[in-house]
Amino acid sequence: MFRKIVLLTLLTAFSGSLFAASAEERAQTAIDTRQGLLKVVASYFGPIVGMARGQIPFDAAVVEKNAGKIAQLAPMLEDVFAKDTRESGLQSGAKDGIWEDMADFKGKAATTTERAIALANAASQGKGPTMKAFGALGASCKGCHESYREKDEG
Ligand code: ASC
Repeated sequence: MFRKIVLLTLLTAFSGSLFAASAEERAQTAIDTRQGLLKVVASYFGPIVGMARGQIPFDAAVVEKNAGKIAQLAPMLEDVFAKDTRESGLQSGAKDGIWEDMADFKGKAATTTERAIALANAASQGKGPTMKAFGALGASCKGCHESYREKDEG
């Protein structure tokens, strides 16, 4: 009897946490999740920026690995941006245009994936070709930010 009550209490609490999140909580979670994904992307991008600037030595293995990780992460962008948070009233840098033209957003993310794959493949060809491919990847990141990120408004 007592064990049943304990179990029921636990189940109620658990399902509460799963299903009873408010609309605002769900929107905030979506915002945190997509910002988190972009932070992970940036964590793989950063070391290659350092190499491009000559701040750290060129390392083809790191470029290949990090570009490969970005190629795995970029297809997740359309998933983590699937939830439309326009009506949530919560602050984020995401512009409404993302959900006004999701096909374009997905296309830009797909270009980023392709260019990350190209960068991973270029890494073994030396610093010159690698940095050219890296420039193309950076341009696709920047292009999407200019269209869809508030602080890149132009
Ligand atoms: C990053 C980051 C960006 C892009 C951009 C590429 O790591 O935070 O906004 O790369 O600099 O051009």
